[in-house]
Amino acid sequence: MDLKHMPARTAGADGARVPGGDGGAAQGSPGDSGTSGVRQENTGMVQLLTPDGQLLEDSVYGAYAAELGGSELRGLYREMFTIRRFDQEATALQRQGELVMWVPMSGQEGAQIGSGRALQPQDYVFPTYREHGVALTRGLELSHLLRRFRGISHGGWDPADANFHLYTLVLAAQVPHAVGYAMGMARDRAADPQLPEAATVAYFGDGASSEGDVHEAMVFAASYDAPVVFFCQNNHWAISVPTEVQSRIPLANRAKGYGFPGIRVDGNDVVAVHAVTRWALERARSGGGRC
Ligand SMILES: Cc1ncc(C[n+]2csc(CCOP(=O)(O)OP(=O)(O)O)c2C)c(N)n1
Ligand SMILES: [Mg+2]
Repeated sequence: MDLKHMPARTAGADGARVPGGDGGAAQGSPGDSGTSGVRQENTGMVQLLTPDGQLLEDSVYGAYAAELGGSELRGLYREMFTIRRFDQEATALQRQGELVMWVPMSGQEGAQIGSGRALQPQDYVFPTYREHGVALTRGLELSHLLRRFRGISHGGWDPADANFHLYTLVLAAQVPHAVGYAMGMARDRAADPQLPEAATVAYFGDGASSEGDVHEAMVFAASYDAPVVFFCQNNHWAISVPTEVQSRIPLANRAKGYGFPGIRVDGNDVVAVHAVTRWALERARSGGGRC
């Protein structure tokens, strides 16, 4: 990647790059005028890379991007490439009847590798059923991801091995779990200050964001300042229902109603996702609370 400094910018309605969707600590569909005529005002979306790979300046997140050297950037690219290749193989296995089902993640490599690489070992991930890229960053043996989809295991791995919970197929059920676990982490650390600062990350989709579990989890997280980061991957569809039907405003804007920051990030921009997730995790771990 050719990284050159250019002035910072945020994407406007017509600047948002849609394929692959948004990713981030919280996010929504591109700030658009929509089709109903009652759509939201445009919300800035964090982008640190231009489509041709030039680095943009940013007063908040630029410092995180600057810490990524050549080997780190090549590592991010290698993992995005690896997980796409794995995803293609698993999809082929499903088509051949070797897997009962497979949940593809192609197009979400930047969101998953960028966020997964922002985590520290002591953090704990609560995934949906699609976080194969995050699993790779946690060091999971990728073949273990196939076990559940082949129907030979109820889980496939020991969550404690890499602080990566089992996949949850019931939409949003893992989000309250992430908040409860984060509250437990905070209490453990209050009892034993020698423990490292840690946070949980709750991954969920744009469709799952309509589930009551997410609302309840966010209320709890706000009330108790739980060290949790809510990471909504907006691929713009919940099977056949587009995001614009599920929300009249960008999803990230909802965070304000709970009383914590919501940041919309270009999920195709691995550097931006990495930077924003690092920022959010540091805030959560250090007692700033959820975002
Ligand atoms: C509680 C619940 N309701 C319905 C379903 C059926 N279902 C499976 S995937 C899906 C769409 C999810 O969309 P989204 O949250 O955007 O995640 P994505 O699959 O796009 O990553 C639905 C409705 C389910 N698994 N769980
Ligand atoms: Mg979706």
